Amino acid sequence: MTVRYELVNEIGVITIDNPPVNALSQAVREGLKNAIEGAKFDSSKALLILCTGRTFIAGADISEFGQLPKEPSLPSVLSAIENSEKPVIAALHGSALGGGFELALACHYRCAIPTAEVGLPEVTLGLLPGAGGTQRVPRLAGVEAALDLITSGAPIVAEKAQQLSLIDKVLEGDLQEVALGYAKALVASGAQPRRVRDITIDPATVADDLFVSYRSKLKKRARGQLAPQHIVSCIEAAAKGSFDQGLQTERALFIECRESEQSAAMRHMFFAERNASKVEGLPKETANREVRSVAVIGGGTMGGGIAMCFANAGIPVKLLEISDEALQRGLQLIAKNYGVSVKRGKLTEADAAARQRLITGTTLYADLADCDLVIEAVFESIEVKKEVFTKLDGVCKQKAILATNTSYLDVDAIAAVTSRPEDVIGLHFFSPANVMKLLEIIRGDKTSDEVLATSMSIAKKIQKVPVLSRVCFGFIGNRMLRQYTRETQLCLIEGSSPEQIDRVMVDWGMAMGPLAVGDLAGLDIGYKARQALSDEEKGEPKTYCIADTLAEMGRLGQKTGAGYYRYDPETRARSSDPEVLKIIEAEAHKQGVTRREISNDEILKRLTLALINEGFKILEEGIAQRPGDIDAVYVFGYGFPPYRGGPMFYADQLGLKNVYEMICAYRDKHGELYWTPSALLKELVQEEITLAQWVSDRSLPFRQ
Ligand code: T1G
Repeated sequence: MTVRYELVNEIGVITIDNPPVNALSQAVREGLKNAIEGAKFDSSKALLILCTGRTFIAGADISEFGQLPKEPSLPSVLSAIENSEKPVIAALHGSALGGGFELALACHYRCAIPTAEVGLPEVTLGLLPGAGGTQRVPRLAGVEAALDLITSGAPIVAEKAQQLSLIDKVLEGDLQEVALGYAKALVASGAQPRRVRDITIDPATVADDLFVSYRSKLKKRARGQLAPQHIVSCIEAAAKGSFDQGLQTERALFIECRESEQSAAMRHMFFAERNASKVEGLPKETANREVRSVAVIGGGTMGGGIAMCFANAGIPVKLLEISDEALQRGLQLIAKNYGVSVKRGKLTEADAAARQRLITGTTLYADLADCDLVIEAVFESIEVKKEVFTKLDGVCKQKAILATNTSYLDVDAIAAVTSRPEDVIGLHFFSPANVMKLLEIIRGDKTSDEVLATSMSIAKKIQKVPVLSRVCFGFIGNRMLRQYTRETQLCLIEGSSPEQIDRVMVDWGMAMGPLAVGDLAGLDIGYKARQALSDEEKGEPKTYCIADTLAEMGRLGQKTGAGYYRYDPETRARSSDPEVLKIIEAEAHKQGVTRREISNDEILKRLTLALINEGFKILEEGIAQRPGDIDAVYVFGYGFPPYRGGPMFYADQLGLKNVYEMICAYRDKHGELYWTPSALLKELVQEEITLAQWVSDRSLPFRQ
């Protein structure tokens, strides 16, 4: 039974049981409505709504969106609750989110256990609360608190919710017991239904320019997004009009968001993030190994950030460097990073100190003998990495997991120098490792299921989004980035400028433009990587000559104060540098390239189609398990706008036929070297199948 009803003395208890998160599926909505209607005629004096399992209702059933709405609608269920003649009490635990919290707000009283949290995360799905949340929260908590809660989508703990009058009681003890006690006390006190809709907001308490200033703040914080702006409109309606008028505004704008491409993209990302950690074909019973202690080899920017990831999850870490001086530098960098978090109020001094204590240093490989997981983060040279893994093989205990943080080198070649290739895996973190959520997990030919399963679990424990990749040059992200970078360099030398390319991509939604990213990461990284390649591997000089020239001039980007842009030594503020255009023009001349006007549209198409085509090749080769995994890589690792759903979802929205035809047009214009359309893309266009359909039908071609 998804919704049970039983009379406990004079309280009608409605219990919802819809694992895993009691989402408001059609069955739950129907069960609720029937229970409320039925209770009108029994001897109950009040009604109590609570849930079994890990959480109160965590929202509408996201998987139902995109389908035809099924009766009863959530608003109709909530008005049945609110119009009940008997007091209705909600008892919250876990995460009462979205429609779940809106249901609680339609009740007349709300209690919660201390560990409960409440929130309206709809904005993270490109939606807004569509069941009265934008009208009831401002009436209880005030307009500003409503703006913060609903435009951020962040949950708040029970105590904070009580301070905002969003819940009435925080009760210690067994949920059902304390909730029943609270309901009985309300009945004993003669409490009547208390409807939030009856609260009016005094417009005089709302500053005139509040909504205008909030909108402009959101234009920066949530650049390009529709839902946050609509949320402000709904709350403004709550402040300035009647409840029913406000409800109508909310409904209209909710439907507009629900039908928007942005919401479809963000709902896709919700499931893509969660599906990415599922390994196709991995037996469910695959055991996980305990990871009680971790070692990181290399205390540079990456190694230090990786060490922090584990310390932040409460796992002790040994940081190994080749000399005490290098080790101290590494530990000081970690201390500095924690200091920044404390200064920004993200961590207390005590927490930062506790985490730092979990990181100890050593210069002796022998000290790593008992570590369960060792992650190598040394220089990107296959020779150096083979040396490190040879040492680890001699020192580490049996069943220790030996991981490399390489960003594109051959994990199988590294595994081959050890006597235990089944225990070797790639764990590719993204800089800064303690911030970026993406973790590419590279499965070697011999990596065991157990090591893979353990890596997926530990990734989630350290709050990463793990995505599985097979071995190839650059795995998923960097392999696609090479094509994106190639087109960036070609647009640059053919007639564009760093400012134009970056502006096009940022206006389209990227967190940063590709040239600014190059300056941030350091132009020496790409330069050194190219030095290790043969001329043939490097490709046409015009695809990297500008970057090489800048690096050879010592213009490495932010770290040297100049790269594609100039940087203020104090503020690091970016500014154009006329010198760069001269360098570009000189390189174009050297390469015999006649520069021309390049349109914004051409830049956008070439850079995004280069990503998409490579993504299709990665799918057809079985490097990535599914299109959503590639989307997760780009959204969580490369600043791709979530409201465009990642490169592969975006391809479906463009229409695969259009994508294919545009790639063929570029092939006809620029040649087959860069613009040969993926065979999978061609196949899907011929079969008139979308990527979404391909994913759901394993019988289709190229399915691994
Ligand atoms: N609908 C459908 N499935 C959901 C779901 C939902 N709302 N929430 C979670 N799941 C699935 C999820 O896909 C996964 O499935 C499993 O539950 C565990 O989730 C009208 C319109 C509650 C904090 O946005 O934030 O209400 O992979 O891995 O880390 O105004 O789930 O096991 O097959 O995330 O412990 C608003 C979304 C909806 C909340 C638990 N609500 N969920 O986190 O587990 S829109 C949300 C979460 C709405 C109203 C509007 C988290 C969680 P599987 P999980 P977790």
